[in-house]
Amino acid sequence: MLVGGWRAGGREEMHGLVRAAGLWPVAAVEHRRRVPEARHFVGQGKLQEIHARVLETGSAWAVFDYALSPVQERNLAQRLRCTVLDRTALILRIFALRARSYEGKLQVELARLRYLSTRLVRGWTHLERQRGGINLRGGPGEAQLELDRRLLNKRIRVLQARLDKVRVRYSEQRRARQRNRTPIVALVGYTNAGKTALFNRLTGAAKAVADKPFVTLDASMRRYTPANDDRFLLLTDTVGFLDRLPHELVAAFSATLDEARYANLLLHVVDRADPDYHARICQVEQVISEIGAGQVPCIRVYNKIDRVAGAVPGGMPGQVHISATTGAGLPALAERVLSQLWNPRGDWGTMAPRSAPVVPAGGECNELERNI
Ligand SMILES: Nc1nc2c(ncn2[C@@H]2O[C@H](COP(=O)(O)OP(=O)(O)OP(=O)(O)O)[C@@H](O)[C@H]2O)c(=O)[nH]1
Ligand SMILES: [Mg+2]
Repeated sequence: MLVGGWRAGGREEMHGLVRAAGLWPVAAVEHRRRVPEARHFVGQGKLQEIHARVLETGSAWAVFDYALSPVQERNLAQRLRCTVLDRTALILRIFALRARSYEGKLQVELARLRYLSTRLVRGWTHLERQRGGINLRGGPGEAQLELDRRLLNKRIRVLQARLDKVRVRYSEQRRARQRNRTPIVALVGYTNAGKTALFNRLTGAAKAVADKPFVTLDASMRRYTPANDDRFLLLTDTVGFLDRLPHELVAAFSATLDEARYANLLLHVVDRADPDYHARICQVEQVISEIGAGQVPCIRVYNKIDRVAGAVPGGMPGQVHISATTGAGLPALAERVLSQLWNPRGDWGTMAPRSAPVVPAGGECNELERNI
């Protein structure tokens, strides 16, 4: 059972997310209220409608396409007598199913615990009223709550420390690459835009590509030689973005997203066949600036033009139309990338890396084909 106030394409996207979380959508209820109601998020009339649909369809889950407060989530679960997920919990569920690498799992676990810690603090405040006897500050409820909170915070600190180590390792590797003067180009974009399809096409990799959200969680890097000469760069495939991406996730994935922040060039891959692609571009650009990559030069790559009638490969400066599936427009893309990264003299320097390389150009990069 889905509940949301969807604009164009939003409902289909929600269906995709729910399926990716291992659930099957059986019914949807539209909700258009502007100001949420404090106790149940939805008004009483709408709540009855949702309850009736839950009973009618026998749904075991109710997924709300909103951020619910812990109290609202608990009240809804009690009233609807089913498991209630909000948008953040749904995305966390997908990420937990998809994470494969060590740091991917760390990041997802950290995001989940951060989400849980807000639930614990505010969602369980009813227990704090269970005070003990004379002059006792807390009863059993409070003691348990404190204990849970402390355990949770301890675990969060442990995970954060492990991730900090991963981050240090990444930044050392980044410095080594800068010394080798190897340009880094990061593929960023909305989930399902075709980043991995393009990555595979350009580098000959065989990473999983599928018509589902968040197929890629673990960033990876490979060598890409755009022209038939000795110039090459390192291409990074990254986790996709989503409209209203929960902040817990953006924060937890900062080690992975650093790769975009420190890249010399971003290729913003857009699904041109998506009717909502204009809105998607804005949403992605917002996340790009939120993660501190707003200053990195960017080429907009309109992908999937084989599915758009009348679209032609190539395009104006700063953008290029391609199809990762058919290969149309890829020579134009290569040419744009090269002219952005290398100046006419042949040394790349028109777009100097943000911390200038110390050692002159030369030297091979030996970190190819590894997960970052
Ligand atoms: N028709 C067509 N389909 C494409 C093209 N590029 C990618 N696709 C399809 O789009 C879907 C998503 O592609 P991915 O490469 O997995 O997308 P992504 O951006 O990596 O997505 P996430 O990793 O999930 O964020 C797949 O079903 C691809 O086959 C294209 O140029 N044309
Ligand atoms: Mg991908």
